[in-house]
Amino acid sequence: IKTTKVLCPQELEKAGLLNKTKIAEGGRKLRKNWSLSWVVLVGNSLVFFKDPKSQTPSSWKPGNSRPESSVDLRGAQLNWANELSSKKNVFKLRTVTGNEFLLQSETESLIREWFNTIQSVIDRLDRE
Ligand code: I3S
Repeated sequence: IKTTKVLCPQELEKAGLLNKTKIAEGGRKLRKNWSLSWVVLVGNSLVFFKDPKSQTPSSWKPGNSRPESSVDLRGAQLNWANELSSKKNVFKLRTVTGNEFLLQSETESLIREWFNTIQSVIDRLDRE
């Protein structure tokens, strides 16, 4: 699992591979469907891309970097959520619109870094 931390004018804060599942949409519970996702924290958003390795050769086009989805972190809530999964190192991200995601990594130090970095963005937006 690779992770990078870069600071640049586009405000790219962090990028790496995490396990992800959406568990609610607009407050309505969804069935879990875990998958490995390339997660990018940039500006006020958390952006999800499909894991390039899970794509078939035919679906992979150079420069095809269209995000799968994107989450606005303004007003979002972050909580550790080990009770919501049999997996370890899980946290829950809830958006103001009632979308809920679980994010997970086998590596505790890595998931802590993600938690702290996302929380610092949420805190910064709260102060604006
Ligand atoms: O919280 P749940 O419903 O026990 O979550 C598990 C299920 O979603 C399961 O899928 P199916 O019920 O569709 O077979 C997933 O395969 C598991 O990964 C989910 O649990 P964990 O504990 O991995 O979040």
